Amino acid sequence: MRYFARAIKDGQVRGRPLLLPLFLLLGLYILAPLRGEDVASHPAGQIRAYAPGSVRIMPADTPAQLMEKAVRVIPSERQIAWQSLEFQAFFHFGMDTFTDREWGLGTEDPSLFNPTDLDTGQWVEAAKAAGIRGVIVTAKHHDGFCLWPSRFTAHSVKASPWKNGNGDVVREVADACRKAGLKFGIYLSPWDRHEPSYGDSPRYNEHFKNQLRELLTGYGEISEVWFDGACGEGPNGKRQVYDWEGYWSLIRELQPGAVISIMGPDVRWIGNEAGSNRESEWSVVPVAQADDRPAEKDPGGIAALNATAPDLGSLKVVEDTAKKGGRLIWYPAQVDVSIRPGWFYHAAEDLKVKTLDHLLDIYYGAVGGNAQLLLNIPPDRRGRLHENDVQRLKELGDRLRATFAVNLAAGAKAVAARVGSTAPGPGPEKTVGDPKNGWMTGDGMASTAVAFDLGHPGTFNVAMLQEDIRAGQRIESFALDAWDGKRWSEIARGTTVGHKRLLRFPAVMSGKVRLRILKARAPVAISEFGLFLDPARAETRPAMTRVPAPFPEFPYSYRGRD
Ligand code: FUL
Repeated sequence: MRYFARAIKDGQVRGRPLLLPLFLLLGLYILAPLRGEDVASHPAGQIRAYAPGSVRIMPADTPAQLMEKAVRVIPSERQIAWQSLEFQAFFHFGMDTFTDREWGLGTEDPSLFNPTDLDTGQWVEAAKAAGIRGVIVTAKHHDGFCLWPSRFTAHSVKASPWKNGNGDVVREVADACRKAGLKFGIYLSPWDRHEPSYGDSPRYNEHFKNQLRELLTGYGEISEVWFDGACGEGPNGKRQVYDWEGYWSLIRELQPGAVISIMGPDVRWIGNEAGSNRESEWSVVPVAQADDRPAEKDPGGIAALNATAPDLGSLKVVEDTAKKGGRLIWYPAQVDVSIRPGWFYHAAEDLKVKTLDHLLDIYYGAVGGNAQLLLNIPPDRRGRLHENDVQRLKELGDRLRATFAVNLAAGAKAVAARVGSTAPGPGPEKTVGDPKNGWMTGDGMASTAVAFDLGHPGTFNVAMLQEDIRAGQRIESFALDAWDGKRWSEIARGTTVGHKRLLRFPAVMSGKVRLRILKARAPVAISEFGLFLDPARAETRPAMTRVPAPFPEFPYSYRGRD
């Protein structure tokens, strides 16, 4: 709504100011029952599409039509809420912690699980110190050992000596999150090496749903359910046919606000476990498969998406997929990476905690590259995060807080530097830093740049740009210029933006900054712009050491191509 209100204000619908919003409201009302379901039909018995607003693409679609369709794909409310978390903690804790393994066998004796000093408050506080806003705990990993006293298996904390079998790690993590104001999510491994019914598909599916129901109903609000695609059974191993639709339905029914990640329709795996992401990360991706069924042979997503492909969302990929016939879905990325080499705690890795610089690179790449960062910090055998990890988390949080404490662009006057021929006035003026108001460049049709007058010169080396993703993802590339009193010079450039783009560059001192949208799929809807100083890289240089940046002379239209 905010976007439409703004679009109207900016003249995009000039000439019919009242009728269009009314039609939009009426349209939304009529379509409301369909939201959350793909309106396309699916062969009977197949999984339904749960991603809202998936849009069909066809061989006959022209590039302009495909671009217009890509812009129509928008996130669900739960995806928007998830995206705004930006940075979450993964806690891999369980039997492997006590056996020094990464993948347990499923035959471990529950008596091995015995943390001496479990303190989930310490986990959560350490995570919070890094700026983390949500948590996901491995309620059950591949070895099948449950961190909660499940009624459906004996292989759980109940059979361990810890708290004489009366403990519940999941509850302690959930409670600590509530207390600290963090979101709480669960990882539940579909692959189970202990459970005897695994491989007897209907029986195991029932068992899995029983366990899922316990977790979804007994621990308050769950913000994310993380289904791992890993399975190491091999060609002669057990073959389980998962009831994905049943699992997802249960989650939608019992925790409608929870996103379902990886082997789920809401959040996709970034495609590696090293913490890197693509230079251009699109949340709108084309898929060839007609339904959302997960790709079990190539785990890491739904609808036969190859989550590891280097390019998932460019127009070339959209066009290639359209040739076969397919859909565009909103499927944002999550970067899962461990602070140590392993996912579980190993004393031998105490000195292998990632450096601050490495973590900053991961943070800027992921959070600043339209992905969410899910950083794993494995608790040790005491049931505490190791001092080295806690220290590193604090360093990370301190550095991020010092950097993002002051937005030099807050209060800046933003003026469209050039507006398209359809705009009668000088373009939008807006005070930056008001999160309630998104804004669009120019008249929403053909503007190419916005200049920010900071009011006084400031020194900055980080820029932040956010699209209002309620209006989809539109920017393909942009550049930033600084003014030295005589001319503009380019200081940084980036490709996609989406929820957030962070750019780091050598410190610049200037009082005026210009944002040039170089290529976009439609008029862009920017929700936030920021300029910051990372004090650890504060040495300045004049704004004019780079190539002088001319004002964009190339023709530009909202179709983005001509
Ligand atoms: C993988 C698992 O096999 C690892 O053990 C870990 O849980 C990681 C997050 O996902 O697929």
